[in-house]
Amino acid sequence: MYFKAKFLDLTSPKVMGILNVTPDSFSDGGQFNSFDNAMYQAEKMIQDGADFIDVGGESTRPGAAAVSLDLELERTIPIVEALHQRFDSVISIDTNKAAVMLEAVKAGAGLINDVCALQEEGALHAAYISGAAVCLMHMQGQPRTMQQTPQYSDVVTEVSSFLQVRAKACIEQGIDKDIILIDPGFGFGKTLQHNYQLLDKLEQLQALAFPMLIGMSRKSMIGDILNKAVEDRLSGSIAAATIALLKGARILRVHDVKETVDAVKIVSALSA
Ligand code: 9MG
Repeated sequence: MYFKAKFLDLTSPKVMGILNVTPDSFSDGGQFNSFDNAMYQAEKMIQDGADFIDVGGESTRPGAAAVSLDLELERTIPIVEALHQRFDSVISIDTNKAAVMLEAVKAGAGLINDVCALQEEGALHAAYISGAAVCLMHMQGQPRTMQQTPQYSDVVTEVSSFLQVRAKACIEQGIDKDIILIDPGFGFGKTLQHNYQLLDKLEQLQALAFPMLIGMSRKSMIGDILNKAVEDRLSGSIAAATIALLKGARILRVHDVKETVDAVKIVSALSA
């Protein structure tokens, strides 16, 4: 075991800053793909109050092309290593590849954020032997095609059952129940209506008793309602994040850390 996950104190909600080290990410346009830029952006998010930094080397935006293992390792591992040396925040690795999971945890990552919920070859075992916490996300289809024809008879029940099955698989593999997070995967093989049905019924996922990680920041479910471009979705993202917090979200995965930390403080004041 490379890591003993111990950090999941989610008694108060936490904020995860997104650090895409890809040239084609949907929201920041891949502007943080050089090492110095990535460090600068991470430091800013940490100063703004991010508890987690999620490092991703393969874009998961709709239509994105897959990247090779070598390229993903080359993009992410030096960044994870440097962040681990410089900062105390928990580093999360956004990957579905077993080898990237293992190398990232060796380099200091404490959380594996897998949009494929550890279904790729070797991923479940890699996550187990790494000792890191895991986030299991729901996605219908694959990033390249997932938005073509998403279909559910009952999106909330189907997402909930999937997450339950994947969490059970983790526990059977030996992963400690206390280090499993679940995520409905907003925008991943879902229409606008599916996304808002899920947001409306988030309590149903909370009933599964695993902490919920939620990512809606700047996504089209915000832009399509407001008819606004990616760079103009801050207030919509904060409104959606606030709803998620009120419905039990424990980690918010966002681009705009400072503003989201403020929203967390306001919602937390209700229960203080
Ligand atoms: C990598 N990534 C992009 N969107 C995401 C979301 O909503 N949740 C998680 N866990 N990861 C995401």
